[in-house]
Amino acid sequence: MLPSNEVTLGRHSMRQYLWFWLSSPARRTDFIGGGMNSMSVHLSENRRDREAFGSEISQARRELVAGLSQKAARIAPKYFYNGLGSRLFEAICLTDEYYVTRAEAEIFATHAGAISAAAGTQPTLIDLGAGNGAKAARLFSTLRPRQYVAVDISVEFLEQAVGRLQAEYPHIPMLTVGADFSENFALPGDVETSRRLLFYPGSSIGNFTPLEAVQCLRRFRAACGDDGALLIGVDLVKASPLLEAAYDDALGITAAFNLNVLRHVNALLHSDFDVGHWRHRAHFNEDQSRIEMHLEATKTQLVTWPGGARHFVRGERIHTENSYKFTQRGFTTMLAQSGFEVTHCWTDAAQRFLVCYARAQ
Ligand code: AVI
Repeated sequence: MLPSNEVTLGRHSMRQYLWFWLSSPARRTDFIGGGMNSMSVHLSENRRDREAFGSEISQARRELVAGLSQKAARIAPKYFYNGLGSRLFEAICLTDEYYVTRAEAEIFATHAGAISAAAGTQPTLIDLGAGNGAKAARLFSTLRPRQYVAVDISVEFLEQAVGRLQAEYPHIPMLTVGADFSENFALPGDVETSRRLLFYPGSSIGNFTPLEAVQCLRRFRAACGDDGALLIGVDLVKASPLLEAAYDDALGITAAFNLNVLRHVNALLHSDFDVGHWRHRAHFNEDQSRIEMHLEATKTQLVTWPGGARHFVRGERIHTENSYKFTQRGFTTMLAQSGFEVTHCWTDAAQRFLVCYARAQ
């Protein structure tokens, strides 16, 4: 039985899997014009989708229970991104304190010419963690991609966004792919194989541990092929007050984003977290060079789910996110260790953020 609340997981949600299936132009043509044959393909694919969805739910439950059962409880940051979480993240990007988005946009605006000179025009643009696709769309006029492939874990949100982009740029062939980069992912066969430019902006790589980040970059290296490249943005180390304000804005949007993960966990796990009994915490861990986000229990409580429970004492925390901050040297070394050759780097005027262009070695 599926929970009645919204559940977003990797490739599928029960409300969207058919949309997902129809979203591929080839499949859409089959469905509309193909008679019995394509209908049976449709039915068997739906069954496979349903089974895959069911196993992803079970996998998520196992992962969540394992994290909540650890002495220092944790919830992986990918669970932030249900429909509301994705929208709250968009709102974070508009806050005065979260300089990340503006600093990166400044780099793309100031160095658009140099970026397209480095990358060349008409690449296959693969937008990893595309969100609303707005960052990639700003590159369309200079890069003129031959194909735009938007990849994200929050598929429903992605498909709405790409639907809007496709209407605005009807001449660019577009595809959506639901995938989770924290694991191995495969691009479908209809993604062009030549001159792939993987685009991973926003310092999302900083949400992995350094070891996971290198593993992830190696997967990107494998996905881009020998004639491909990576255009990636990362946040630079800076004074803690600036960093801590960016992750604890005065309007409380980051707090809502952090707390919303408990609602998503309730929907997935059928647990009974009461959001009112938790508060948002963010601090810069200088030794690890990372912002840490936690949820702190404001009262002693028992949280239950089918087949399990966890007792939290007042003040106990659940670790929900790390956001690593890099030096230019540290990050380019990481790229080199992952099979890329860094040919260009750009920063904003205040040197808050770094964008690197690295080609496959
Ligand atoms: C998506 N990611 C790069 C953001 C970050 O800055 O680590 C997520 C975020 N968490 C709180 N604010 C923004």
